[in-house]
Amino acid sequence: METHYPFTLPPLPYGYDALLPELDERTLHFHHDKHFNTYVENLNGLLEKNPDYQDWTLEELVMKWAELPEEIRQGIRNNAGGVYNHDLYFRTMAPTPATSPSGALEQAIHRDFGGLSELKSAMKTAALGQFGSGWAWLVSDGDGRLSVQKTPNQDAPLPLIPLLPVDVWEHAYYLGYQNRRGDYFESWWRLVDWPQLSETYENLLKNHPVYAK
Ligand code: MN3
Repeated sequence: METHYPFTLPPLPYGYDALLPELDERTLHFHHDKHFNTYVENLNGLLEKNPDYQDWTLEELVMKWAELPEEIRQGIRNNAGGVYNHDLYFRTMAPTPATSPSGALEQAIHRDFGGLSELKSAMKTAALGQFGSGWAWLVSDGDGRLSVQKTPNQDAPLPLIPLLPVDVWEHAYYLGYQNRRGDYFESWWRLVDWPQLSETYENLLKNHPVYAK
């Protein structure tokens, strides 16, 4: 994903049939090629007409939308969030059966939740408890302390550092699971790319992203 305008849709990081049976091809085509792409196009459209903000990073747009002119504020909030959240969502799933976290991340999950099953339970409660459209998240603060958050619509939990999002908009699961958000959550959990997240977390502990408070 680019740092600044113009943003482009990153390709799906695996084949459209790679996440079967958990997520089907039609769901991935609609979710990635249509929904995600629409956020990219809408965000670019808003910035094209407002060149003052073209050098803002995606993270700045997500965090500082409230400082923008009223006529683009809500549009930037929704669409920058949509781009940021979907980029991370597709990048944190993997087609190979998930193993489990390792190293510092495994230790931090034990320290902050009690274990992986307790983390899963907290994520599931957040995902099922998000009324209407939104997201549940595993996040870290700048010191590596983990927590679970939920956000409505396309809001992101920045400046906390998002590690792992689960999209609970109906468009993420309705074709395969209809109203069964809990079944979708269980399938999504099997796709989590723990080796990659463990590496991301190690880097976070070394580099402390500047937007973390
Ligand atoms: Mn979505």
